[in-house]
Amino acid sequence: SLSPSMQGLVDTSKKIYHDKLHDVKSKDAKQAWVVTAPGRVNLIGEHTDYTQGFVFPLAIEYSTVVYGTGSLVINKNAEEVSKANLKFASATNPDKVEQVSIDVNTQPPKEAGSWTWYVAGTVAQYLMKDLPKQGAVLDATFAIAGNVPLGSGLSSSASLEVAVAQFIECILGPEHAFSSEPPGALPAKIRAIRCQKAENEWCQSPCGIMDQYCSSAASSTQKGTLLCIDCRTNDFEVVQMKQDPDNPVALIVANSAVTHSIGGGEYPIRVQQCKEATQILQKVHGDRIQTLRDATVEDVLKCQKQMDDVIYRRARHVVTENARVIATKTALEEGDWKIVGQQMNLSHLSMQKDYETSCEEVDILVDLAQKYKGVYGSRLTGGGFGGCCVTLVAKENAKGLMEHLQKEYQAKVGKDCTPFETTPAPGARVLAIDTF
Ligand code: GAF
Repeated sequence: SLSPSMQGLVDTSKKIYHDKLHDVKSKDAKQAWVVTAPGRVNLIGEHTDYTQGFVFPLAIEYSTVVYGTGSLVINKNAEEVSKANLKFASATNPDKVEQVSIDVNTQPPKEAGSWTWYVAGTVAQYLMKDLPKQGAVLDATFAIAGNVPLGSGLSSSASLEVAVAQFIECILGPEHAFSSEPPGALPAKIRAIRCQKAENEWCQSPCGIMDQYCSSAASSTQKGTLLCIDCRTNDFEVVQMKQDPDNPVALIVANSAVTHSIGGGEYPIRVQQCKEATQILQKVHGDRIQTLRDATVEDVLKCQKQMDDVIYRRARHVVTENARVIATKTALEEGDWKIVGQQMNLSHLSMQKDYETSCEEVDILVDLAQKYKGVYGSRLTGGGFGGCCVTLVAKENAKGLMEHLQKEYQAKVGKDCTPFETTPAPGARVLAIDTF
């Protein structure tokens, strides 16, 4: 059985599909797929993924649902290039039916465009990789409904991409989906890589793989788990958040209500600064440094004179943050909340001072949380420059903390921070198949 909020998304997308999209063409369809993919909160490991480091996120209940029908026809003798015809609408603007056609030669847009590129870019990965170059026609008609707050650092775009990917896999079926991949390739991992590529190439966003990976691969069977992802090998470990019945904890997310976009502005600058830092480290330490993942704090310290202050601090954040992820993972497995909290606080400080991805409003929120009774640690989560903070607090103080944040943030910033408690949620999955 679905949670009321998930059921709400399913009902909304189903209604949009039947009211706006179920036209003459799709009436031939015998069944509709209902799929979902979640947003995420990152417990720790920020801005480490695009330098092949470690991240430690959990999926959250806020998700995107796709409800739709589709077909794949392959005519081996046809000379026409393979294409995908997409017709879709979103709950944000259900009256606007989008129609996008792409073929295997369609190039990604050169400039940031509409949200529909997240969808088209994702479908393109399957079209280009799993289908023959000629003769395939993929038709898909679908409605999208989501409740991941947009631009809040909780991965609304990754949950959209991963839900669309999951839906396209349903249409392709096991015969075609991932047919270009080596035998034994993990669908959740390949899906994440494809969705990241869609975002990098079709949406002008140089993001790492964390968000798509968590949305795609968070465990649907092992309750209460996080993913510790090695962004070099793209392998992951499912880590249990060990609750002590005598001393339970809660994770609280609060939103600064300052929205951000990772496509524009500061995020790409950080990516570039990491590359600069790596080049300097390579000059001094040689080829053993392929990315910042390979450097220790001592390595960075030794290069301080060769780096300007900004580059030095960027590198210091990344290498210390990787170490904090490893320390947090061990502490979390042992239920050592004090250590987890300390690492979270240090991570925030590092983002504030070294990586400069926080902002005044987020700092206010984190400060309010860190000083509240029963709180082990609090930090900015996600890309930054706004967005949410995540706080680890003794369960008995969770309700009080949420009320405190709500009241004090409103008083200090004049905005609603809509705090909520989150527990690790499952990753992308097929919820149902509706037959007509
Ligand atoms: C954003 C990006 F999409 C992720 O890949 C990651 O870099 C994160 O910012 C920062 O840790 O969510």
